[in-house]
Amino acid sequence: MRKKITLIGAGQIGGTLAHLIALKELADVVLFDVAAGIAKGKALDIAQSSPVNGFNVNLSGTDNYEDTKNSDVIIITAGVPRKPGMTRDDLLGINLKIIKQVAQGIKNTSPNAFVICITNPLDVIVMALQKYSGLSKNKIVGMAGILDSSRFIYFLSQELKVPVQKIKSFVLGGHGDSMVAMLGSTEIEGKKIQEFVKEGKISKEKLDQIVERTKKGGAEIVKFLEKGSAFYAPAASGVEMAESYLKDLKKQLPCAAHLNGEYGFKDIYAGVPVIIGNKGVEKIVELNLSDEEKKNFSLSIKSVEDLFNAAKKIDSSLA
Ligand code: TXD
Repeated sequence: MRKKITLIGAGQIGGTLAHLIALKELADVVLFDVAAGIAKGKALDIAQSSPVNGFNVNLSGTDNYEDTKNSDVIIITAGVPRKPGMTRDDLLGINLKIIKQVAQGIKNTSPNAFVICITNPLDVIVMALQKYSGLSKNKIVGMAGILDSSRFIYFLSQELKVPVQKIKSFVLGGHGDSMVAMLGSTEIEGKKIQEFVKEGKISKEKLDQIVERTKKGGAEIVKFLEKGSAFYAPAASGVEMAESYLKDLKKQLPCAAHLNGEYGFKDIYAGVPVIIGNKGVEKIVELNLSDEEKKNFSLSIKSVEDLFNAAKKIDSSLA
C-alpha cells in the first residue's frame, strides 16, 4: 500500500514538492490549496509527465480537507512569501491566521501524520501550528535548517572548490538573520574548517562573508525573483525530511524541533540536529558548542521567543 503525502499549499514550493515526490515515487500526492484550480492543475500536469519519467504514483488536487484524510505525511507551505525588502517576520500576521485554519483542517483528518511545516516566519509558525492543532510535539517539525545548512555548504564548496558531498556542517537556531553557522562542527574532507583557515586556504574574513551570505540567502533570491522567494532548495529540503520519516532512515537533520530542556531551553521550537525516523523526531542531538556558539545560539533563541511574544499579542489563545 503506497503511502500518502498531502501538500497544504500548491504554490511555488508545493508544486515543486509534488514533482520531486512523484519523481522519487515516495508516495501518492494530494495537493491541497484554497485556490483549488492551482492544486488540480499542477496535480494533473505532473501526472501527465509520468509516462515520460516512468513513475507510478497517484496525484490529485483539492480544496476539501476530506480528500486529505489519513495522510502519512503533511507538508505545509500555505501562506504568503516575502516581497523584496520584507523580512521573514513581516509575514507573521497573515501567516498566523492561515496556519490556524490549516491546523483545524488537519487535526481531525490526519491525527497521526508526520507534519512538516515550511511557512514563514518558520520557528514561530511551526510552534503556533503545534499549539493550534494539539498534535504531538515529536510529530510536528519545521523545515529551515536543512535549507540554511545546504546554502552554507554550497557557498563553502564554491569557495574551496570541494564537492558538496565532502562538506559537513550545521546551521542552527532560528530561521532568521540570527541563525548560527556551527563552525565547530564544520568539516571539509574530514578536516575542521579552522584547519583550512590556519593553512590559509580560506581567510577568516571570507568565511565570515559566507556566513553572512547564508543568513541573507533567502533575501538574495527574493531580490532576483522580485515576485516570490526560493522554492527549489526549500522543496528538496522538505522531501529529505519526509523520506527519512517514511523510510525510517533515522537521518540526523537540522530541523526546527520542540526543545524540552535540550541546549538549556524548554517549550520553544528552534533549529537543532534531530534524528528523523518512523516515529517522527526520535531524538534531539546535543552538539558540544563553543562559548561563542552557545552565545549566538542563545541570541537566536531569544529572537524566536520575542517573535512568539508578538504572535501571542496577535492571538492570545497562543499564550
Ligand atoms: O526555509 C523556509 N522554511 C522558507 C519558507 C523557505 C522559502 C519560503 N518559505 C515560505 O514558504 C514562504 O515565506 C511562504 O510563507 C511559504 C510558501 O512559499 P511559496 O513560495 O510556496 O508561496 P506561494 O507560491 O505563494 O504558495 C503559497 C500557497 C498559495 O498557492 C496560496 O493559495 C496557498 O498557499 N494558501 C493556502 N493554502 C491552504 N490554506 C490556506 N488558508 C491558504 N492560504 C494561502
